[in-house]
Amino acid sequence: MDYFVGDKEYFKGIGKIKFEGKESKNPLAFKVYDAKKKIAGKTMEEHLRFATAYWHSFCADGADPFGSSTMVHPFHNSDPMKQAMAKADAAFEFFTKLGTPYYCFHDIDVSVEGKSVSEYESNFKKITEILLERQKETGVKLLWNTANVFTHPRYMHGAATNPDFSVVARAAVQVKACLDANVRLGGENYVFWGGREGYMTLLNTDMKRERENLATFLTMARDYGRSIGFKGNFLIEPKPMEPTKHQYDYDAATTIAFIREFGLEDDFKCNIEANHATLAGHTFEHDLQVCSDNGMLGSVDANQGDAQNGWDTDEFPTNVYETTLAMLVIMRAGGLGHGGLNFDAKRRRGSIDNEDLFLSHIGGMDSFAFGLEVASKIIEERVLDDFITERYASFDSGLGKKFSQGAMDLCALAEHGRTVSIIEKSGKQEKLQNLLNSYILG
Ligand code: XUL
Ligand code: CO
Repeated sequence: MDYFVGDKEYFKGIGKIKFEGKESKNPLAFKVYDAKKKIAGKTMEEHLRFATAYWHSFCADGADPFGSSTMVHPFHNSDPMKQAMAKADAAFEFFTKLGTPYYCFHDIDVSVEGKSVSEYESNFKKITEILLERQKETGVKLLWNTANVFTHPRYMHGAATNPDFSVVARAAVQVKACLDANVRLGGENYVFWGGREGYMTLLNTDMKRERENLATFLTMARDYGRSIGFKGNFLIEPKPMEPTKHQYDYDAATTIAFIREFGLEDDFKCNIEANHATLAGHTFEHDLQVCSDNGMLGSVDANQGDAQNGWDTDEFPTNVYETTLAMLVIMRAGGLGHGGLNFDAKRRRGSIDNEDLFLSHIGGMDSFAFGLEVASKIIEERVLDDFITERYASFDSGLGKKFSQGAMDLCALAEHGRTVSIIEKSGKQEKLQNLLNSYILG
């Protein structure tokens, strides 16, 4: 009774998910994630700031390009608005039972697009009030929301980068409505993922103009958001391709350069998704590190890809090696700040039981909790940091320090180079990998 909202329980037979520890054989219990356990001065819950993604958990139904849906959601209703309301109740029941303190959504995940702009706006407003009510009842908060300006056919050639100004303006309807909803719901961040902000072929594309239009659009959104009291970060979520052949926000480095090129660096950061980083030919931790080094780490879409087929499979994160490396970067960066770990991940097409929705999230939460524990131990014991400090020590004194401070010229550097005696040193990669494994193995 305690763990559902509204007048109906949707996930019957599943109660509050509890921490039971590594010895537990109960599949519906956490083995590592112990929300209130303190690590490095903060609870696991405060460090990890988990969020459930509305679209994968309550909208996706197992359909893929080769087959129709395989899942029937427990809130299914033939009346779309009634279904949206029931979906909200089911979603908040799920967040509460699972214990994810945040959630994320696209406008059309939570609402009904309708047949006209005004229907879209009034449906969305109505649902926003229901979400607000449910937030107040449960204490669950909005990590971020975003506008889905990529599914509808009108966005086939892009939203803010569409060659037709009418489509750009139509996208503004949704982004404006989403910013209004965000402020009403006290959202902590606002996300832009440019699914169709890219091109299929340069033969029909003015790339310069499209990138400039994107920047103009984002600037307007920033100005509007600030004018209505949005105080959080605007986040751009990089992805190199899919659905477009080439997406403008290719990876963290490209996105940060774009943000700076157009003077948006005071308001915008990145939302890094693991499977997008790997799609761009990087590791997850690489793109996190690029953001950290540039003060641009906003939030994280926590998932994993498949090494064999490479595309955006959006799997739940189970690879504890990857979560450890990711948490190492995040913890060294000082944590997630107002960001979080949002499970932009979906259970597989064949995982059709309601229980599977819980099991997939439990695995993801345990994997990141594990990464957090190992990473903080590695940081606390300075096992990697001392090695790295020592590796670069020649820049900390004498001429090396002068070089680092930009106080030498090339002639002086070359003059020094004529006199140096170089002692070759091992990078000790295997030693460090073995050390990392010893921490993972415990
Ligand atoms: C798509 C993707 C999106 C964004 C939000 O690959 O990651 O779901 O996270 O639009
Ligand atoms: Co994402």
